[in-house]
Amino acid sequence: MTNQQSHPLAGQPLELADTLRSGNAWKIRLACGYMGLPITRRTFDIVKGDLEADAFAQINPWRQVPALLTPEGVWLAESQAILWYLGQGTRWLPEDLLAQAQVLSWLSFEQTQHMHAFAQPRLLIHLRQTAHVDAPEMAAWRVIGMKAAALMDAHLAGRRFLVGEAATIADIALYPYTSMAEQGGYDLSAFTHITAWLARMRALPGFTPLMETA
Ligand SMILES: N[C@@H](CCC(=O)N[C@@H](CS)C(=O)NCC(=O)O)C(=O)O
Repeated sequence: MTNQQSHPLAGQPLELADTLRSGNAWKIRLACGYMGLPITRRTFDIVKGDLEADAFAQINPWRQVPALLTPEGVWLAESQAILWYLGQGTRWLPEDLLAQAQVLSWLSFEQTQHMHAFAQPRLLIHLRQTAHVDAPEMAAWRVIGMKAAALMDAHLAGRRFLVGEAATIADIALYPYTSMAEQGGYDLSAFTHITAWLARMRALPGFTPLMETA
């Protein structure tokens, strides 16, 4: 198990292309905070069209944040790939191959069953304020998200973290949008195991809030 001092990337430059309130980019800032890695932010504005600019295609031709500029000088896209890159050689990505595969299961779960159902209502209700919390489309997202939350809650019963005894990049991946669910009109208070897990994540050394002033 590698501690913060001996992270394989310690002392090397890392730059993150993000937006101010991106939950996907927050995953990377959380990871760097937990792992003791300083990171420089290059913050873009989606509303101003920054991601559509020609220059941004050099960072990520898929025109999304986050992207990480690695010490090799490569822009790496997709939050889960970046978490995997940062986690390698540390206790945040277990060496055991089955545990690694279980981490990957949760990374896939987040992208296919969880993230959009939480991110979309948050974006439209809270950030852009173009949808009402009770709009049928928002309620439809919440039906999907509540199913994902129920699955997480059942899994977390009797467990401290999603895989194994210690937090992994799987927990980091699921934290941002679960923790901001209320901004999309969700009430997750009945999911007591999720509530306790969120508190455990916040209590870990190096926790980084979404906004520095929060
Ligand atoms: N699968 C991607 C999703 C990234 C994503 O949806 N990023 C949002 C910000 S949170 C974005 O860049 N949206 C701009 C757009 O899609 O036009 C990941 O996990 O990194």
